[in-house]
Amino acid sequence: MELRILGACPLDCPDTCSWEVTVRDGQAVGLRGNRDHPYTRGALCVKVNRYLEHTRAHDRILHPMRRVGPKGSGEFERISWDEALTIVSDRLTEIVREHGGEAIWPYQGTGTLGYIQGSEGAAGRRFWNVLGASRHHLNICSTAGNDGLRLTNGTPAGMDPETFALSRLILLWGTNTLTSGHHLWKFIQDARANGAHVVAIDPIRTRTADQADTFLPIRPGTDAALALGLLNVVLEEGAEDTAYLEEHTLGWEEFKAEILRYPPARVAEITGLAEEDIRALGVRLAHTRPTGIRATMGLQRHEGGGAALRIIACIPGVTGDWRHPGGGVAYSTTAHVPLKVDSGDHLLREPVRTLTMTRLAGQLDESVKCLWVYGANPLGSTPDQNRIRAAMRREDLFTVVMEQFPTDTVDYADIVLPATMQTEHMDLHQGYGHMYLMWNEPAVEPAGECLSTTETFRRLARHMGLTEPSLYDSDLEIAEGLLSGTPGITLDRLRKEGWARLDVADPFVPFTDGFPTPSGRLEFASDHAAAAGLPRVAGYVPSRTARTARADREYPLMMITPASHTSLNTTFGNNPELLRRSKGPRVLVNAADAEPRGLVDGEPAQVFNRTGRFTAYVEISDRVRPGVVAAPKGHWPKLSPGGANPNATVDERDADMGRGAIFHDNLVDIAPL
Ligand SMILES: Nc1nc2c(c(=O)[nH]1)N[C@H]1C(S)=C(S)[C@@H](COP(=O)(O)OP(=O)(O)OC[C@H]3O[C@@H](n4cnc5c(=O)[nH]c(N)nc54)[C@H](O)[C@@H]3O)O[C@H]1N2
Ligand SMILES: Nc1nc2c(c(=O)[nH]1)N[C@H]1C(S)=C(S)[C@@H](COP(=O)(O)OP(=O)(O)OC[C@H]3O[C@@H](n4cnc5c(=O)[nH]c(N)nc54)[C@H](O)[C@@H]3O)O[C@H]1N2
Ligand code: SF4
Ligand SMILES: [Mo]
Repeated sequence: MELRILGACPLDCPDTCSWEVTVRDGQAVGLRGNRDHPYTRGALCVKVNRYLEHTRAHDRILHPMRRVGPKGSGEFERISWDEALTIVSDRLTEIVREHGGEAIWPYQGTGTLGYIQGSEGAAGRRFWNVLGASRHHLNICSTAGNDGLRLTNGTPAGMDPETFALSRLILLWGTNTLTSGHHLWKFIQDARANGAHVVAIDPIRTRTADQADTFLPIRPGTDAALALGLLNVVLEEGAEDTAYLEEHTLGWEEFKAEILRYPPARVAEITGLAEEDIRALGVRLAHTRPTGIRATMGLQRHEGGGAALRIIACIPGVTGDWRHPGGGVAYSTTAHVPLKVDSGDHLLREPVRTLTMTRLAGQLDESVKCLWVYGANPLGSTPDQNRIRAAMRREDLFTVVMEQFPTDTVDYADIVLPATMQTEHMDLHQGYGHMYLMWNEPAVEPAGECLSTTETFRRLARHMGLTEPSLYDSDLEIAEGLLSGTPGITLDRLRKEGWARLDVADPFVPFTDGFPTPSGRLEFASDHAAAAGLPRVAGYVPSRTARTARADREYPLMMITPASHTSLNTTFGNNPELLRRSKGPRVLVNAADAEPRGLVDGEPAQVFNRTGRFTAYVEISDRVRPGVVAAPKGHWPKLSPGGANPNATVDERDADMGRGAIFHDNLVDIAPL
């Protein structure tokens, strides 16, 4: 018998595709994008087309394991779940008794964004709250931009990406649509069919920039200055929407003074763009309504990343674009979603410290006795790889990793717990790039002895004799709780239909009833910002590279580590076919930088700075401007020559807001191997 089961892609991608699994005799035999879903429109992507193959990969972890070799060796022996749960519950009990719950660091990543199994729902958090474990701040991806947008708009949420179909001018600003969430492209094509002009603003000529009408190869970390320059031209053109400014914004006079300090000539000097190109785009922006701006997380992985998003959000305040469907800024839709997450924070008996995801290298000190990694691969994805490796070698650190695959991080585990994949467990999702809730019905039985995150924590709680009833909620009960804030979308309906649009108008235009800021207006100036020690008025905060690259003789190359087309962070980094298509760890270098260094196309080279080094194959390319190099993220260190990836050169620093990550704000040099 053949069944078709609706599910959703769990990966950290804005598109959260709706998929259909074909099941025959209990086996998943087909996977494809759901043709009925308005955002998925029948297509998955180059990576997830291989998801079923990945669930059956020869290296999949299928049973619990205990370490037998030295930490880092990856030598394990198979044990039973009962043994694993006994070892783990004994150690946790002992650690809590002797050192307190805070000695546990539950290190949760973005392997799945599910609201039941993954990080959006903070799966496992009730359990950690009962134990009084340290809190984990998942700051590795989007927090600087979230906070920047919040200062201006009161929320990181903005446009429904589907409304880009109605835009007349589209700015793809620090975002690589065709690689990191390609479903938006169809809506951009719809807009183009109606005459829209598409601009890519990126230091790298990405495959997305190739398709744009205009490409601005900006110097990294200078976007806030560009935004001010564009608005300067809008003012020159007398195109500011005075009625909108009057009725819906706060702090215009102060912000205007800031804009006037950035004429195009000065902005050209800062951004490395031609003055006439800035002026031309400014004129276009002045006279094209609606203008839709797509900015995503890559843009804010800089010291000035929060400021960049804060000020980009100011643009539609000046042009009045929020009046129109297809106008405004789209970063993430998550804050539009009314799912009610119950992390059981009331179960915590006393306040506990917060540990920071990007600070693992520095914070994994003697005070941490148990590192519990799930849905994360810090040895591939977190800054300062070498120091993390050293910290994870500590003998008295008890490391548990819940995983699907034998990552570099798994190699350091004391206990490995096998995790289900998306076709094998139940979950509820939302897309951070669309306006739908998505249901994932399990299609097949778990592979081997794999367990879902929720089931693992339920069994562990039982093993430890914990009595808090909410630790034993079933997945369906958790789903009911999540949906208690979404009238009209019942669990029955969602399970039957597979997805549901949020209860919003179509086309959806946000902020028609005002902004969720303290003043109810779009805030160019913010007392809240001033109170937090940030500039009161939105302005330009240069990144480290923008500040020092031209002066730094030792490490003069600005390195960006963008999304790879063939992996999702380090997920799929072990898939042989995708690895082959990635052409291995690469670093793109402009000929002007390659020649004086004796770098040869296709040959391996060392990329290095004070923090560390990694090996990559040189690709001499005019896709990067002189002074900028690019090394895609996602390669597994242990599958890379030299055993390291670009994060060996990324140091521990924070962006200006939200303790955000700074992966693209890095200085290196390169030498032939
Ligand atoms: N195929 C694939 N898809 C992915 C991912 C993946 O790894 N692979 N990752 C997923 C995740 S976790 C996320 S958060 C999203 C991220 O999605 P994106 O935001 O698209 O990710 P990035 O590639 O990091 O950055 C986008 C672009 O910003 C550019 N950029 C970097 N610094 C600057 C700057 O200072 N100014 C400007 N204007 N541009 C800059 C980079 O060159 C890059 O082309 O994508 C998701 N989708
Ligand atoms: N150099 C550089 N580094 C970056 C970035 C960058 O731009 N440049 N981007 C950063 C960004 S945006 C992000 S979001 C982070 C992501 O960093 P992480 O959150 O560490 O994500 P991944 O590296 O994909 O590792 C996720 C792991 O979770 C596992 N997994 C998947 N589903 C499940 C599940 O259901 N249960 C369990 N137990 N495990 C599961 C996968 O097998 C995978 O090994 O990386 C960051 N790292
Ligand atoms: S990674 Fe993104 S584009 Fe690919 S299937 Fe998943 S949600 Fe869709
Ligand atoms: Mo991310």
